Amino acid sequence: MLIRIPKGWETPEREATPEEVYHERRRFLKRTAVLAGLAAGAVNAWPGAAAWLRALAPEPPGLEGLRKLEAARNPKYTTKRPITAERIVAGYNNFYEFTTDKERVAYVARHFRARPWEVEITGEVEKPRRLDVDELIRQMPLEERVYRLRCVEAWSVVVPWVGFPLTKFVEWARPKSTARYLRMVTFWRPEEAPGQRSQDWYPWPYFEGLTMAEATNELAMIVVGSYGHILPNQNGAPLRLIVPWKYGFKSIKSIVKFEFTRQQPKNFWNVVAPQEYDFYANVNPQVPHPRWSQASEIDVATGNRIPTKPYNGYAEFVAHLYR
Ligand SMILES: Nc1nc2c(c(=O)[nH]1)N[C@H]1C(S)=C(S)[C@@H](COP(=O)(O)O)O[C@H]1N2
Ligand SMILES: [Mo]
Repeated sequence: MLIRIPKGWETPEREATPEEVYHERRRFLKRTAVLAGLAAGAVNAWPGAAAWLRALAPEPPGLEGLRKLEAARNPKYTTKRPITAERIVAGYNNFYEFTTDKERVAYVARHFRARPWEVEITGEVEKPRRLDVDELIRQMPLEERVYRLRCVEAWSVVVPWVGFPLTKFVEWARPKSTARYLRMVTFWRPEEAPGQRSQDWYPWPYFEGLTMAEATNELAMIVVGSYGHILPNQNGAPLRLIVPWKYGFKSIKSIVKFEFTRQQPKNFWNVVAPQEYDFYANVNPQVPHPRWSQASEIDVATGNRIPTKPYNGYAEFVAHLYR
């Protein structure tokens, strides 16, 4: 995903980053410099060392005091692979609004205010409306599902998400018969999200889209919690999409707007690099990314390389959508 990003010497870190974050970062780097030196050697000797060191690292910020949000686990959606420790899922993130450094997202996002949060439902619907995220959550049937999450960069984790089927939300929103797609948009808050300021070549705010058939597929989920509590900022608080048969970039975080449309909406990564990322972005081990293979992926928890399955192992649920 690292494309069109100026080299370090083009955008000095201290110009691109607010003072507080910059100094905090310097302290962090000092603290970890020794460990990092040892790690570099170990990682060269043994790739699994990266994952092993990550497991020993301090718990990332953002997990303290999160309100409990428990729901019965739906046994239909589990996986043989063990659930990834939350310290990893909350400490290794893609969330470019904050930073492109996966291990720093939790730190940069830790003061983000995800509540109160207004959600807008608009476009081809009987009645456009806006409501508070918690009012929406109260009206939806919550459940827990354990899903694999496979990033287009070829790493993956296994997460117990809490949320509701997107199809229930669509039913509740009452789209008109003219609605053929669902478009979703992330917040625009450059004061709190330094990546939105420093990476001004990106078409913020982040946006994504699904066909109505995809949005109403049983796997598509709006996630509002993980590991038995409300979502931490770094994982997309207060609500995000999870479409586990697609590359991770389709699972848009921190949604402020749902818009039902007639035309196929654009999606962020396709606009940024059309030759590398398409609209559908279904996980497919046989189609390499122009710059790397998609045949296998790294399990972030163990550092082990594992084969990638068509539709990330969810073919039985979704393959019929694409025939
Ligand atoms: N708004 C927004 N949503 C986003 C992203 C992002 O940068 N901004 N990154 C995507 C990518 S590339 C991935 S792999 C997943 C990562 O989710 P996680 O950090 O909860 O594992 O979020 C996706 N959703
Ligand atoms: Mo990703």
